Amino acid sequence: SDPDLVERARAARAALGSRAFVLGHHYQRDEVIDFADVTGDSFKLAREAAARPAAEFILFCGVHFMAESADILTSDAQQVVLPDLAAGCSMADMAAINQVEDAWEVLQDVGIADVTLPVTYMNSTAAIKAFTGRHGGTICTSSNAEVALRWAFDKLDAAGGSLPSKVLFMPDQHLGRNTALLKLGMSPADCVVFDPRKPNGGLTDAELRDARMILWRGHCSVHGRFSERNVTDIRAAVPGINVLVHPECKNEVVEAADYVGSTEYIIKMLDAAEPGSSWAIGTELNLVRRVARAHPDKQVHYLDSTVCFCSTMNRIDLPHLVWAMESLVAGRTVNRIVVDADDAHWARVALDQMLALPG
Ligand code: CIZ
Ligand code: SF4
Repeated sequence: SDPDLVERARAARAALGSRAFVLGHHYQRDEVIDFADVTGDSFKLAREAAARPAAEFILFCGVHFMAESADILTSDAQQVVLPDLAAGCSMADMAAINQVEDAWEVLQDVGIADVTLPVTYMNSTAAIKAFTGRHGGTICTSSNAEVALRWAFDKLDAAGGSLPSKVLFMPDQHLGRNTALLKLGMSPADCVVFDPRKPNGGLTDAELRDARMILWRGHCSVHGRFSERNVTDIRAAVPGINVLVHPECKNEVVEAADYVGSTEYIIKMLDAAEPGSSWAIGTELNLVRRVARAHPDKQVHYLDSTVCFCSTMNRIDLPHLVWAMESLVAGRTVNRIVVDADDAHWARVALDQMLALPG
């Protein structure tokens, strides 16, 4: 990057000192990660933000829903700043609160709302997290989705409804389906996809009544692009290769892979891998490149060279970070992310439910 800009970033960071804490998501650019006080996935970063009560400013280098979670988990006096407000998440945006409220009305009309609990992926807006808290559900991450689903089904089964217990899983259909099929032993017939753009979600009343997993029609624009063909091709090209993918990938990809797990899991797997071993990784490119650089003694391949960065993550670049930091130094808070008090309360209930899950 531009040496002048790096110099300005260093100066602004030094001027802020302990008043600021900089969080960097694993999918961020290297030029941004260089200034991160801590790196992590969305869950780890939310906890790191909460663990810094002394920092006046939390500079969140990630996407909007992550900054919202940081605001929910930090004190009212702390200011969470997202260096570029256009850093959204296409998956989170696939579940708008009015669509979710409408979907819940459908479930009520069909008579299944009282045998359904929402289980909501961390990658969702604060409004959807709040909806989840108001309806007795839980948040989950890609590391604890199985535990979250088991908790929800146990809670519903204990209540003893006359219809099969159900989870409304939002917004990532792939994480929901992969967890139900691979970890809970469900069959594809137990899962239906609720399309918010269609009347009744595009489902018949009978399909909704029989379902165990009602999967919201959402996906990640990065992970959703890997295909089973990518796995077949890399195995043919590199015999003996280990294929490691994120659970936001389609079920066909996860089924064809050797290992599936969260970002933190992917990093740990490579740390533990034998020197000389070969790996194909199906996740965001900034992370894969960084993992490859950290392990020159292992062969790290990208699962598909046409799938690349998360475009919204990449909106946070050094110019935006410098602008945000220099503004704070000058006494102007820019791009503050604030969740309204009522949503923050109920989203916190759903997040606390996740933290209370077993194991
Ligand atoms: O940080 C996370 O939990 C992940 C998996 C982020 C993402 O954007 O998919
Ligand atoms: Fe959203 Fe996917 Fe980008 Fe993560 S990688 S921020 S889920 S679009």
